[in-house]
Amino acid sequence: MEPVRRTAAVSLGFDDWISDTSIDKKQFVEKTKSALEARGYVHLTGQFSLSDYENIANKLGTVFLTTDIRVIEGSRPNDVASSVAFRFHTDSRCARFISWYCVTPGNKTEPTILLDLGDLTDRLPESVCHPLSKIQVAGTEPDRAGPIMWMSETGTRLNFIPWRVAAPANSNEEQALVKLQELIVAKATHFHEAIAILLSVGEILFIDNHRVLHGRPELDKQTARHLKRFWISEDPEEKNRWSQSQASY
Ligand SMILES: O=C(O)CCC(=O)C(=O)O
Ligand SMILES: [Fe+2]
Repeated sequence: MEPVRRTAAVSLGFDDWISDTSIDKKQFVEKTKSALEARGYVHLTGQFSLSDYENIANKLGTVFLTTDIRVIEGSRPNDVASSVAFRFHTDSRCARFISWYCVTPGNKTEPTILLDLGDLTDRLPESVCHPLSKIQVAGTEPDRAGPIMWMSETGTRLNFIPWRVAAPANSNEEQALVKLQELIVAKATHFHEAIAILLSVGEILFIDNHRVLHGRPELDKQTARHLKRFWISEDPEEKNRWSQSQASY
């Protein structure tokens, strides 16, 4: 596999957006895409409007699901609208990219936390990666079930939703899951690779959901924190599949 490139900026500013005077903001979108490709995430700083956000997101693919991420009293435990913490995970494998737009910032203790697993196949031997490509992660329509990892033309892709992982079918799979968990802990603690992003009003965060895990600490039950999350697919058909469903994610 090609080594992970670490050149593109991880943050782009509103000034870059304004100074791109072309109608389709091609240059800005290209910079966003290349940061996502090189680093797995990009933080857009400065005050973007909601329509700027929609505009940029729609250039990365098809936005097929919009979700308000804010604490709503009485929501189901473990729902994204509750105040619970989320350990590192990916969202639906249908979402190639996830983005969050900050409507109202949260407290300083309430960032979104990222962990880049783009180097997974360099860090884990084939004897671990192979079983990981067999272990299934459940998903009910319109969501899709699939393995924890698979290969695409652009490299390894991840689908790791710990609370939906099927029971390992044998000891190889069991060991592989342990190794993956150990790697996540080592990267986040020992190697200090976790990145906490605290969005200010009008800021945007894009991540490659097939590469970068995300999580969050427990939120204050009274927090004003309000993010607008988009799930973005490279497949234009995804929107039709999801619009026919009433499921909430
Ligand atoms: O609240 C957050 O920062 C992220 C929560 C989450 O897992 C999500 O929006 O998919
Ligand atoms: Fe999530």
